[in-house]
Amino acid sequence: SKPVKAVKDAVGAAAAKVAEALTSEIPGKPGSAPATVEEPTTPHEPLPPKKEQGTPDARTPTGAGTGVPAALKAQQGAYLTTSQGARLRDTDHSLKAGPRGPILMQDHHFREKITHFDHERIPERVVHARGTGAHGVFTGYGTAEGVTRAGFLAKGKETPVFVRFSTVLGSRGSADTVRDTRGFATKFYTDEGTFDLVANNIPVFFIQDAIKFPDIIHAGKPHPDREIPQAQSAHDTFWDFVSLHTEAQHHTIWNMSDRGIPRSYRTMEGFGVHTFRLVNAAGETSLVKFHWKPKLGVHSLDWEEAQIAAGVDPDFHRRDLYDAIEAGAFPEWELGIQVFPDTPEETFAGIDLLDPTKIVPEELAPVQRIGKLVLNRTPTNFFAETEQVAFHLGHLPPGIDVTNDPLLQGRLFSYVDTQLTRLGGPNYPQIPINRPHAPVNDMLRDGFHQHAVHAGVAPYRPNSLDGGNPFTTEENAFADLPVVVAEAPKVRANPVSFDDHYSQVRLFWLSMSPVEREHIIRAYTFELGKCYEQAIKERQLRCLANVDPVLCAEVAKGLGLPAPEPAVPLAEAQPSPALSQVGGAWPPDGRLIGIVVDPAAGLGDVAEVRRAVFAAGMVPLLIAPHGGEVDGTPVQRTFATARSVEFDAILLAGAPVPAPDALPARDAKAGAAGPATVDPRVLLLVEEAWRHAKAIGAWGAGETVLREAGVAGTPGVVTAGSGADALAAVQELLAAHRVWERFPATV
Ligand code: HDE
Repeated sequence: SKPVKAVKDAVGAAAAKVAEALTSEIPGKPGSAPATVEEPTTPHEPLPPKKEQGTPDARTPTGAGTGVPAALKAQQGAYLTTSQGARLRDTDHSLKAGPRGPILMQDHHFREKITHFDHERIPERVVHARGTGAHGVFTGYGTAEGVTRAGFLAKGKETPVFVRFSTVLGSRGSADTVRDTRGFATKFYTDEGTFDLVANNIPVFFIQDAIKFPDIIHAGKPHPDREIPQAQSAHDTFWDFVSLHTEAQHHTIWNMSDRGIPRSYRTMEGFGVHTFRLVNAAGETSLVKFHWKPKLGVHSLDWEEAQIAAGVDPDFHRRDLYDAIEAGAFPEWELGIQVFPDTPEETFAGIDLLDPTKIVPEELAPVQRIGKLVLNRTPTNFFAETEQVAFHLGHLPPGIDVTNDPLLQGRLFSYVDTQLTRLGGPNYPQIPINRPHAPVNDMLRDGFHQHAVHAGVAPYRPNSLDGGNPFTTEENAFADLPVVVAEAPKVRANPVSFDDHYSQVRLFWLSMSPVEREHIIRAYTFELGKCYEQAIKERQLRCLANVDPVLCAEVAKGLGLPAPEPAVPLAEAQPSPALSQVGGAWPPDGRLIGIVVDPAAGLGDVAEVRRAVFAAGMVPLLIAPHGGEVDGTPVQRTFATARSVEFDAILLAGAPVPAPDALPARDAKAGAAGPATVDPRVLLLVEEAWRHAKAIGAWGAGETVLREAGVAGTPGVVTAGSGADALAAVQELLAAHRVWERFPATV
């Protein structure tokens, strides 16, 4: 019949095509000319990773010697195959009883493709679900050799690393710029075993005992009934908990400060939080706290900027990290330690080193630099690397050990436990990103997703059947320290020193500059203003009264409530200037400079300014009314796609007139003086950049924009005779990160 013949013809034609493709030469194969791939028309080898994308290290018990990089194992040859390697002639049509018929159960390719897809998602992390990662290199300075025998800290020693940055509360798809703590987890693939430094950008934690982690996280996560709000602490359950559980007040004030909304992962400090114990070659021990110090300084977003970014670019921090690495502005940190004598009291300057709600001010114990981290490679595959990476505090090389901090002790249990569900069983250390670079010879066998084909018959010790292998050794081995455990009753209790919940909250407040205090007041006022329960607001005000009367009074004013009196005497705290983010001059690496041009007037010296921006290690983005090119120079953003939050500074090279597709023009507003002469989207860009205290420079016709936006002659708004001079002035302003004078400071 006719339909059957049509099918036969179609199959015949397809088969002929496939046969032709199978026999044609494959471009890109060894021996043939390198393929320039423009349109996906001819079969070719899978594309190699981009320059800045690396493959996960293939050194593994099973990968070694296969000659195939681990990342490419699933992508070999030019042709689509089933998971079993059988080539496929069609993947776009399911096998049906006739073109209009039902799908046949025997379509094994359909079933394999859909079944695998159905199971593509794995559980997101219970906390820190939203994150991003990068590869890099750590180089030891040798300065820690007196306190630790860890080989990767030796002078000049290079160790590959993978870092994952994250927020804590939000789901995997939540926005990057929310007010939250940030994770900063580093996996050092050292020759002596993997070391994970699972750190945060805030040096203290909400709780002193790990058993309360579910409580703080349940309080911070969305409400159980409506599952809102997403990735926010501005809601009743969070403030209910922290106001009742006052040991959380120190961490909370850090969250309410600018530290809660970092400008970039590149401009964050990192803190190991707990005190660790280091052991040197002679077996002597010291107590230490780990710090990461960013080369670019510690900088934050403005709160309104963070909120706009959450809408217009939810991937703000991800994009920033990738763009910086791809632009060659490799993010850098120095690793530092504060070192304390390992005394039986485990205190320093009266501060209990086992209490994770306390810092030791840098003025009392300086941070000694022991190595440098450079992130220089973006992942090849987000899921394989960033999603599947599994950190654990118990990944410790010889020379680094733990203390009895009750938060740390609980974490030692939690991380392995959570991976068992998230990564589906106990063999997750075999996933490429988790594989140690040190040789592994364990006696762990079988289990879900076993990838190793273990040889030998005797995975037990002692044995004679495998010649006694594997052997234990003293040489370079992790040795448990014979730390004395006090003879004490079994109790559910804390040391008395843990009861001080306010002195360091006050220390933090007193260490802030006026503008930073203003931001803290606004953050508390905003967050508590989002709560519905009056009793919770009042209770948190009672907590603030124990921190500082001005802070309490200002927040109370904003909430329209009376300011309570302190219930405990205000602590005699010495400010720690190192805690303030304001002050200092910092390199501009990877900063984004938006340059507004008016195509009608031509580019003028903009091409030269672009080159100068690149030369200074920053990234210029041309903003024009339309895409394409202006005078042969490519346009990166249009008035429709640009938003002020993306740029660290704005240069105005022209004054583009309103376009027909612009926002409603100013002259449409009642009482406007006259018709707008500048495109209102440019005015919005400038007004927002000004409100967020960003540097703005203009020359030539660009000065018209400043006048029209009403910002001419204000601090941090510069006009110059040429583009080069305007850029130089803006760059000088950028060194301080923001034009701080523009923020009102009332306290
Ligand atoms: Fe974590 N934490 N945590 N945490 N944490 C996890 O492990 C936990 C704490 C931190 O990018 C989980 O693999 C407990 C402090 C980072 O993959 C989980 C307690 C600090 C990351 C877990 C804490 C951190 C996590 C969830 C209280 C800073 C992201 C997924 C005792 C020093 C790691 C996972 C990544 C992730 C438990 C407190 C840092 C559930 C029980 C303090 C950076 O195991």
